[in-house]
Amino acid sequence: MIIYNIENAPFIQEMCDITDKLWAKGWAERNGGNISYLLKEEEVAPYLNVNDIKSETEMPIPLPELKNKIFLVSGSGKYFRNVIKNPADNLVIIRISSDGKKYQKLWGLVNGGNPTSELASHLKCHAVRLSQDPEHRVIFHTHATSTIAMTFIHDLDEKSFTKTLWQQITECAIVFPDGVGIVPWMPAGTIDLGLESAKKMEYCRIVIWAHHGIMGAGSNIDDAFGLVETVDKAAEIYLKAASVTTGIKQSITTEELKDLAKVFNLTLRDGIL
Ligand code: 2HA
Ligand code: ZN
Repeated sequence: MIIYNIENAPFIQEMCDITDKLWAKGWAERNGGNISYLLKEEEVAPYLNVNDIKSETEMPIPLPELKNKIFLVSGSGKYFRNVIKNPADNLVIIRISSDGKKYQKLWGLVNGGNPTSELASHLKCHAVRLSQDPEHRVIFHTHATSTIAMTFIHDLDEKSFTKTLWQQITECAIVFPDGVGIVPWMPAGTIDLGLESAKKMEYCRIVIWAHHGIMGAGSNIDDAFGLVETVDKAAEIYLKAASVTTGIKQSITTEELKDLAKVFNLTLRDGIL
């Protein structure tokens, strides 16, 4: 069987592209942010012998739901800015063992290192999203500037936060009718943060980590990025409007959001309007 150069694989190219764009947006300072992308074995097979395991590591929480699944993941402490220059140094492909207790390194991190410090959050969120949506494939976390800023000046009740976001741009309720989840401030990289985020991912695809960043889920990179981009744009408009001294004179009303839901046949999350 022909083995092609993995650096030309569409999934590596997509990862280079998104990490570069996130850095260009100013959302990935230093080593900020992390991504994990569920790959199909048939996608990987032309580029990699998936039975050639380089190392095995015990996972902090066993996830039998993810057994044998393969993920392309950003490396811990690696800079998004550098992924495009050297994917093999900054990314890693792992497979979850058949008992769901370990991850096996198949490729990448050629100069050493580990998968993202937020691996527990990512994997737990993948498991939850897959149970909701068989098409689910991408989880990403980024330090989206306006979203973080909004967590300092808006109350952190996720229903009122969602309503405020929906009121900023007409498209918001169409793009994220499930609203957002909010996890109060917690130390980064902990299992608790992962478990709390995953609980929110049972009913929505966006989880905001107060004073830290955002996690988005999607069926592909465009889908997850589009979601996060829309939330952050709404947060940016909110901050701009809220900062002018004349005050906010009008916004999209509750009734107008209900009309929008009718026109677009949206099922908006209960309890928000
Ligand atoms: O990868 O963003 O949350 C660094 C982080 C941790
Ligand atoms: Zn972070």
